Amino acid sequence: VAGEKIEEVLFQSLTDRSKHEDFLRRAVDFLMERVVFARSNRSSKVVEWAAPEDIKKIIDLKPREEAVSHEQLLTFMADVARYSVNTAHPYFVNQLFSSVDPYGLIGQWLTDALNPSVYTFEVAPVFTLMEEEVLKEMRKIVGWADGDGIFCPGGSISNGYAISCARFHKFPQIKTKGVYSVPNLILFTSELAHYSTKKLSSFMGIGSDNCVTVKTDKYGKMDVIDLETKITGAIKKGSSPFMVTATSGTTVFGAFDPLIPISTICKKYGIWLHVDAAWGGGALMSRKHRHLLKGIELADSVTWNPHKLLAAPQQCSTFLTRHKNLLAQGHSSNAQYLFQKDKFYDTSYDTGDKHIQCGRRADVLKFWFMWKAKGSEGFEKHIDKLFDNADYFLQHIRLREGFKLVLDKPECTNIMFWYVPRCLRGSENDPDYNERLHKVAPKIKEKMIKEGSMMVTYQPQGTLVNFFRIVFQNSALDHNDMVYFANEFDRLGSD
Ligand code: ABU
Repeated sequence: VAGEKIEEVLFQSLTDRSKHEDFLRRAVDFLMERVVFARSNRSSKVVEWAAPEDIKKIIDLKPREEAVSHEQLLTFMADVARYSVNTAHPYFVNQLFSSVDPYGLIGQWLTDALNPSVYTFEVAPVFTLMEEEVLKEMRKIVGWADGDGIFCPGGSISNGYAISCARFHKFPQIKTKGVYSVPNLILFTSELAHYSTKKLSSFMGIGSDNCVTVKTDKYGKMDVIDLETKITGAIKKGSSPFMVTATSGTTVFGAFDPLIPISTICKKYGIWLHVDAAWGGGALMSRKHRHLLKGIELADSVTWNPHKLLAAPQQCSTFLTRHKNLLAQGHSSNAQYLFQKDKFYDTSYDTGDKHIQCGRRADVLKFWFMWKAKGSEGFEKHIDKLFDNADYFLQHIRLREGFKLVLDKPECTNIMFWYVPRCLRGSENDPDYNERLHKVAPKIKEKMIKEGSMMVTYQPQGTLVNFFRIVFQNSALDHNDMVYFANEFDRLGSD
């Protein structure tokens, strides 16, 4: 170190280290005492609402030339936490993820402290092997003896991998010659499927118009007659149907498509069957509820997000396939600077090249840690409790005035209903009833957010006016909480 005495450098780095250590200890104490559990307590608010303009005034969001002090950083932490939604709160039932699992959290923190990137065994030895074992076990639960899998940055990307594998399987030339070398590709999914299949069709050059939507029945399940009619229609027009994406647990209705008849149709026409079980996949862990995904083992690939029903921290999403080498064949590009074949160890453990990402977080550890801490039996209890709570809520509101179910028998742990305020009860035949009912959910939502008493999402769907979707994914909830939610709708919807 030119011009400086070695002792001074050592002294300086020790001082820095103790400064950083002091800061980290205070920051971790803050997380433990003021964020992790304090904010998931029932008497705290789900959200401290502030409008965008207010947040901009409260938090100095602009990166600046000058460094700020550790005190200021700790104040930033407090402000960020204060104005962020408490997704760990029992009354955050807004989305398909929630809660804070202590083992998952520690797995996530350990991942961040180790800061790996899972592309080579050299740089991520434990994570490479851990991914292999966890994905193998998940495939076994799906019902496959062999195959492959990857962790992905979210279910949409997992569904995109399915499109990529399906078209490469049918037309391997796509990898080098592109979409110009193949007939007009066409794929099918239900009108209630997640929007990612259409979006990824567009992103991958197939075109969203070539992602054909299939009708659903009154339970929200794919209509297999319409599916076959649309496949034969496309063949007659000279298109090449290559994939069906069925859904196990649709985003809004929680419907499970009938996988066995869909698989029969796929086999008949030589079409890849992908099952988007991002939401419903967790039910596979329960002997009582896995029948919902009956036939999933007939699929070519599956999306399954442990951050949803299994409550792993965000994000933890997998793509699984029963085809052993397809991911690597379809995606590898053999970058020599990273995947050198003459390394001193078995380079089959350098698994990164089968992904389209290069740098990649180790999302496996938090899930592995939870699995170790609870065992599969712990996951089974968790799932059974979620379904029990959902059923209790369903039976409770079925009998309660002011609640009208959208689906009489929802299959998953999301329940859809209209809350009908007193002033609208008995006016069902009025010509403006639907128009007025449509305005109720946004009004109640505004009140619940501003008070921070709970967080439940709403949406319209097709011709149905705005209705609520409450999602049970946190097994710390109990039957009293189910009654709390119903009471809260009555309170917020009272005028
Ligand atoms: N796949 C994201 C689902 C978002 C939600 O409705 O909770």
